[in-house]
Amino acid sequence: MSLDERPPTSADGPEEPTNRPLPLHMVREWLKRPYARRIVVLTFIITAGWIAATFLVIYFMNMSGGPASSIMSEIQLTMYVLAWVCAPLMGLTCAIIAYSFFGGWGKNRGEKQPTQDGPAIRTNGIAVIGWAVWTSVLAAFLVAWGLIELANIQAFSNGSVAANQQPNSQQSITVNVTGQQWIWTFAYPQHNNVVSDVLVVPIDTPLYFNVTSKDVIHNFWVVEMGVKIDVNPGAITNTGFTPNKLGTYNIRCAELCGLHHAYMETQIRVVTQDQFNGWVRENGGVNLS
Ligand SMILES: [Cu+2]
Repeated sequence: MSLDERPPTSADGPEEPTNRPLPLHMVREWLKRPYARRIVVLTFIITAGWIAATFLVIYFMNMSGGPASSIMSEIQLTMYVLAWVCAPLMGLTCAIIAYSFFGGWGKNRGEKQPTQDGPAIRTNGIAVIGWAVWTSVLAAFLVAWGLIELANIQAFSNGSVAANQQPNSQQSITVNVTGQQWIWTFAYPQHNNVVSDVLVVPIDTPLYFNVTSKDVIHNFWVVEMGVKIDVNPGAITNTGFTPNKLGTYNIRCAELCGLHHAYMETQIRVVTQDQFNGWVRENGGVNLS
């Protein structure tokens, strides 16, 4: 029999009083304190501000025209979801930190500072279990969402999803991409090896890229398409995407590769199939499609 289970004796009195309040009661008591209410309000404000900020970030990201592929749409959805599900937890943590730093626990508002510690939070079942469950479920969700989205993006970039869904699924185009200090070159083996320093592609057509480098390691980043892959000398890496929006977008090098790395950029022009055929003819290529 443990110490807590022993029957009451005369020495203990008729009821064994405990000074440990019930968890719910503790939470209710806690919420009565002005500083606790302020932390709750601060939590809501920070959470709302964080969610608003995600819209702003994506808005600025999309000022250059994106998202222009399913991959980029999935990436932006993931940015929203990950930011939102974490927002309340981050809001609470930041609220406590901010209040501790700047609020001074009411010392500037005539609020009486506690002279001794309240009950330790580790004795509060609701707080301990709630925190453990909340953060565990959150972490599990983030892992699950990340894995599902990764599989989605890989499917899109290999064309296994996009190819079935696009009207031009029979006409996928392979482009050989070469990076070198500090330019990009695009060759179209299906179109008489037309070579260009700008990537011109028809809309809604699955594109496959064989990517390599002539000198050092670069990184092929098609910004608004959400695709980024290492460009290694002596090896070929593969990626792909299906552009789903007409327009001109950015291609940049995303691997520090020397003096003019910052200027190693070009464009991808997403055009209609007719415009693409015309462009191929103008550049001396045979249009096989
Ligand atoms: Cu570079």
